[in-house]
Amino acid sequence: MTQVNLSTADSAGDVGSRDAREFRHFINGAFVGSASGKRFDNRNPVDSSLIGYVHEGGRAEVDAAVAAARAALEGPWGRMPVTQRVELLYKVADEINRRFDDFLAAEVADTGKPVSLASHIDIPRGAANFKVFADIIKNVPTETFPFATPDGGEALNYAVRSPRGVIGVVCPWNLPLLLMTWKVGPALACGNTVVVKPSEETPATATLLGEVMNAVGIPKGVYNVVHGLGPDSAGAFLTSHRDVNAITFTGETRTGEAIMAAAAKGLRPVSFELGGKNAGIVFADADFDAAVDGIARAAFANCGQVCLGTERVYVQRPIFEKFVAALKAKAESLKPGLPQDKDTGIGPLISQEHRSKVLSYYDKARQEGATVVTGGGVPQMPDALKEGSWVQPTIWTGLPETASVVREEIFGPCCHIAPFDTEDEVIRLANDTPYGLCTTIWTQDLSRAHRMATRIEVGLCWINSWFLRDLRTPFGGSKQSGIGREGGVHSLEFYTELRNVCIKYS
Ligand code: NAD
Ligand code: 6OD
Repeated sequence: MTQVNLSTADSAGDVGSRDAREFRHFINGAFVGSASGKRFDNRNPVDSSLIGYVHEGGRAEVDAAVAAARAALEGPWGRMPVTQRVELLYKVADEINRRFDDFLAAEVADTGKPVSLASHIDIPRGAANFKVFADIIKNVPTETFPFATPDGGEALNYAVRSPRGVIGVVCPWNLPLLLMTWKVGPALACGNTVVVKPSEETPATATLLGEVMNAVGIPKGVYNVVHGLGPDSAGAFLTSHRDVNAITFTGETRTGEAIMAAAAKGLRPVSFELGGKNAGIVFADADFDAAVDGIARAAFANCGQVCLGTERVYVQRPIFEKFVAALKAKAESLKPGLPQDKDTGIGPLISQEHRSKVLSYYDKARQEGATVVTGGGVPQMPDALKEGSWVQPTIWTGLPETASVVREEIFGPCCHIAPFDTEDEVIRLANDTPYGLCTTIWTQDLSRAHRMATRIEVGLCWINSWFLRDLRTPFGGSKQSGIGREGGVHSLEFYTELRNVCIKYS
């Protein structure tokens, strides 16, 4: 950790020391440094080169951001008619699209993910998350009940949705802009104000969004960003702040437990999207090539760093050997390389620290007796990329269901494949986990698909598809994969307080 003195700046990423950028907090419409002067390095996972310095927020920055968010609620934002709010959110979406290349470059530098992926998923969804929730808030009705009163009069009950207030938004690093705006879009659409704590690994796009907010005229204090770490830093200070009315969090289940304990003080509601150990299930009657493509994406896309990813694959016995061979060929076709290269099929992991974790599971799999079908280590990279966080896409077979890599979330480009015989057996295997985020099932038998969908204990069940998103639908996990649902009108349940008004008249 380097200690420096810092000042305020007009833009998110002005030049600090020659080439390195400064990632400052965005509080009350201005980019500000930390009062403590503390900052930490932001490194590019492709080669570990220094991108810049991130200011570490402490209590002072969190207090200032929460106060700005509270004042904005009481100011023009709180009084703004929904039609005007919606127009501003459309402008946010348009401005993200106008600055598409800036967002893309920022996201790619922070994560190392291929440009082909970020330009199709991360950045377009960043814009769509504002547009879709602006449309939803504009169109959603509330309920009305007229009734006759005992004294012969009449009364009318109707519900109104009010913002919850200041929302704390704590985000992970795997899809930084997508997952942050997935929370900020509906929160603002509903009239709340936000204080965002981006992941320490990926500060750039949340910071850049501050410039967008100013450019389109979102009032000061509506969108705030405080950078920092989790425990004993900005994350913990934000989630324990008594003037934060609700907390929405995406990240590890263990972190969710810590945040829930913090939120218990003051009984603040939480919305949690947490870890998973998702099963992919392939029946012998599946469209074979489509299933191989789908499972390959679920296991290896974003270098396996997708909460919806599949690290446990179950394949019906008649096609088991053929499927393992086909998935091996897919894994081996994924060329690691620079994000900008057209033939790059897989990027690095987010950091050296995460790489050590993933490689420790590669070792454990071997120690526990796995057959390593492919991968299991670090790919050969050219000298310029040798310091990057690269790992090989990896497939194992032959492990019992009790093995660590079958039970624990790894969050890397790897999966274990096991054979199964019957529907009942595979349902039992798939459900034998404390998690319950999603599943992807491949079969051409529609009746079976419906039967399976109701029996797998998950929040999201994809049939003959994976990560196919319609933002109007409920999204979230069962068991230890989450609390609550967001998406479409379900987001309104969390981001608004539903109030009943009862008017008696004669
Ligand atoms: P993480 O839990 O380590 O960190 C997430 C965020 O929480 C970071 O901003 C971090 O600084 C902050 N944080 C950490 N400790 C904190 C504390 N005590 N108090 C407040 N904030 C704290 O997760 P990660 O490593 O960034 O992301 C990977 C994890 O996220 C995986 O487990 C993955 O499954 C999960 N994830 C889930 C979903 C979903 O939709 N269910 C989506 C993406 C990622
Ligand atoms: O698509 C989404 O809205 C969403 N929340 C995706 C989560 C991906 C997890 O890594």
